[in-house]
Amino acid sequence: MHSYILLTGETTGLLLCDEAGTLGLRPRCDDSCVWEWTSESSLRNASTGREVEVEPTGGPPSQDEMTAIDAAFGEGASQLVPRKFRLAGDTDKGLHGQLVFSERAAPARLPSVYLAELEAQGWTVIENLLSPAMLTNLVANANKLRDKHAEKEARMRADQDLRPYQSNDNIIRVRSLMEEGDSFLGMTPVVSQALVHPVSLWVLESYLGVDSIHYCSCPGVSILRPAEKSEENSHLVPGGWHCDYPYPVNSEIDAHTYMLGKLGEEEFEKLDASIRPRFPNWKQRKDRLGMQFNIAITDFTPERGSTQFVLGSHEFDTPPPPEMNAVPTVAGVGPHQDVVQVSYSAGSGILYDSRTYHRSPPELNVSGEERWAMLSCIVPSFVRDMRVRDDKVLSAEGFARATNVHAALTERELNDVLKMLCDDESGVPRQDIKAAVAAALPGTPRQVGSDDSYP
Ligand SMILES: O=C(O)CCC(=O)C(=O)O
Repeated sequence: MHSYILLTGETTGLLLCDEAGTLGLRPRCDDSCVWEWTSESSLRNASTGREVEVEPTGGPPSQDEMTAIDAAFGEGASQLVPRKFRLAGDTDKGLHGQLVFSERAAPARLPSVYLAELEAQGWTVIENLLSPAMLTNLVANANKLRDKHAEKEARMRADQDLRPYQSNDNIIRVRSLMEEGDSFLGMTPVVSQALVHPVSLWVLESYLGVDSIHYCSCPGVSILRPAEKSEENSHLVPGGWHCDYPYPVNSEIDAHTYMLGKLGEEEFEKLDASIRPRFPNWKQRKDRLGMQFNIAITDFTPERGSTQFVLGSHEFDTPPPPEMNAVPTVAGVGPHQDVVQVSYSAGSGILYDSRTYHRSPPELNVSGEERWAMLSCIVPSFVRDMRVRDDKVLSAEGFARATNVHAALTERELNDVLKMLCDDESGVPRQDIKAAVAAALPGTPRQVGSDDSYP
């Protein structure tokens, strides 16, 4: 197993790459941006084999600095400060003077391997998107919120306990505990760092065949409770099979906004209008218009209620047929003959084509433990997001106020958060959020929210 790393430029956050013997900087990570150590001071490019010499620079944070970082972003945040290295010897012009790089663990396989897997089967699992330290920090932040709103959560749990098992239920959505104006993006830089990981963005953009993508909503932490219902509610009601945004949900329902009545219908028309000029027959599921990106915060295993799929169904002509939702799901039986679960470990993310039939199975979490994840949906920027149904707009405003998070992100990360999570109805970064972020940045002003900032 390789132990790959990425090297992130200190000032720009761009990634060091080697392309045909020339070092350069990139905002996305393909194979040319992946490196591995060959000695304490030399690194080899995993794609081209080129070796570069580096020397450590800057030391670890002092005790006082670590205390301040933990106070700002929560338990474990000080463990996230990366090691830094300076490129030694002659460097290429393509670096624009960028010589100091932070080390970040890379996924276990090369980006091209994930893309090939996704192309071949409609899904792939990318490992190491969140390091153990990032997971600790994210869990600590979410638990702090849960402690603060324990009564509200208790009421939510009590209501759920009165119902039988039902897909998409028995879930604590931490965002629903938060107060208006709070934002996951504003809690800790870890959330943004996971959502705009340069490897997953490269895989997503390559698969969707576009150079501009955005989130449908602001992802939060979703917790599937253990299956511990009392005897009288321990049966399972049918349903839950669906496809994700923007495709029709199932054979009976087209719009993901169907629960919003008239507003939902209007919203679906706007969604249609955003896609139809390019793909007139988009509802027929022939075009690549959406990906689901679910990052595991705890391990996903069958016993812990990992998602059920009909793998390969992204190639089917129609969404889940009525018979799949007519009877309780029993994998391997009747209309659920081909249902499987995929295992992957905490810190990994599964990327799957949104047309894939899938279902959340609360009845299967027999582990006695919670299953935690960040669930999200990504579409090309021309596809309208789910702003009417989710809290992307409010979350962006919360992010605008989180000045300490801005300062902890790299310029590349900030640009991608602004573009993908703080955009307006037409998919363009909001000027007010851009201005608030730019105004709050300490030190040298950085160009934020502009593609011009990439050399
Ligand atoms: O929670 C799960 O297992 C499935 C989530 C889901 O349905 C989705 O991400 O669309």
